[in-house]
Amino acid sequence: MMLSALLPCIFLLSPGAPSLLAGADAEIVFAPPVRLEANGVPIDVTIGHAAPYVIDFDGDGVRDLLVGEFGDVDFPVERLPKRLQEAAKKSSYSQGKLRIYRNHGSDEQPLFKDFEYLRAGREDASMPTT
Ligand SMILES: [Ca+2]
Repeated sequence: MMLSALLPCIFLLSPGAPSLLAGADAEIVFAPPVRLEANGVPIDVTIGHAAPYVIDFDGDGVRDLLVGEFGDVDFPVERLPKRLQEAAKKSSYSQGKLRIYRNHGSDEQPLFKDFEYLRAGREDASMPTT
């Protein structure tokens, strides 16, 4: 699935973009959509819906791109609390993960390269999704 869901993110990264905190009467105009790239190619995720979010994840003062995804891997049911495991076996959850694209550019001209998954200890953090 091409990450067309990320297109509205450019709105948040564009200089002079209207604030989301503007009053209810303010006219909000979105910038034209663009395809976000990492390493010079459009960002693509595994099967499923992408959930983009822009925030300064690493605290360096430049906003990064986070993308939640899920898809073709079943969630390991044994990770769930025991009281939820039986129900989870019947519904076959997919494994949801969070990609972190650190911004090597600026807020005005973001530059994304490789991504890393959010980690929990020695493994990728994940959660069950439907
Ligand atoms: Ca950052």
